[in-house]
Amino acid sequence: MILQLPNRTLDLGQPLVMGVLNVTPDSFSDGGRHAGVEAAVQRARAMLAEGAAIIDVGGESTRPGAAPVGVQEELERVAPVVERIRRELDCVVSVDTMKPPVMDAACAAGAELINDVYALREPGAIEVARRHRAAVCLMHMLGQPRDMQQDPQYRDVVGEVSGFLVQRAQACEAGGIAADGILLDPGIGFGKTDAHNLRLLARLDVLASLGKPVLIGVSRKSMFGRLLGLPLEERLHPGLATAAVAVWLGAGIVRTHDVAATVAAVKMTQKIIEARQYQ
Ligand code: YH5
Repeated sequence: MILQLPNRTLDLGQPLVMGVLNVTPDSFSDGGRHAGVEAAVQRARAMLAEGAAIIDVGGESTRPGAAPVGVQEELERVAPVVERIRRELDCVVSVDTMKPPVMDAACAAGAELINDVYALREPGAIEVARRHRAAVCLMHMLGQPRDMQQDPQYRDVVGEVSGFLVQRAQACEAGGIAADGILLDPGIGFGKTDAHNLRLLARLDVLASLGKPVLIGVSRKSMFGRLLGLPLEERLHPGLATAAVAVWLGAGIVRTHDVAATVAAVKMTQKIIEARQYQ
């Protein structure tokens, strides 16, 4: 499978790793904005050296209870980092945002993929993606970041999440986004109990059979804390096991904070997948 970007295609014949680059003030702003950009570019360079193919630049936290960020503030954090990475490094840059003006500024600065946990439901979002011919990652979220973990319920989580993503993909295609420029993501942890997350992971093959590449993000998520009793600093190992299973079931891109380890896990899984074809 491939992913159509504005002026090239991304080959998903091997699973790829997307490295998370947070450009929130708590992560990179010690010493002012310029130093913040410099540190963010250094971090991107390190993740690429570890084997990431995509750098996901985000300026707003979607964690439950996180303070909302103004549009102008988010845009001024994200766009300069996107521009510097695209000028200095050889990689695909995605922008992790729900806000059309941030998508617009990031794409103008060189982002080729819009990673939207709100699946382009915000008015104007599809039009921005179409205008830039950007690829899009459509993620499922039940509710809004602030209330999504308050008693989420499904009758059939796999069917409902798949149905939502198919609908959003149709809306994007009707709005002029290329059918082969769309990624689907079940949104692990976004309006789901641990049972829902486990079920979505166990049946990721259902999502992968919809004809579009699948992106999965599990890195360091609180599901591991609850299921295994592990603090943030000890969630690497379950994240790797889960990434391997996701790739086995058809995920084409794994989003992670821990690039080197995830690249090894994903490459090993791919070797096992390839060995299935011969006696
Ligand atoms: C995702 O799955 N996730 S931001 C809480 C954590 C650790 C990590 C408390 N953006 C996804 O990474 N985009 C985020 O521990 C995403 N898919 C896509 N496409 C949440 C996150 C995190 C939250």
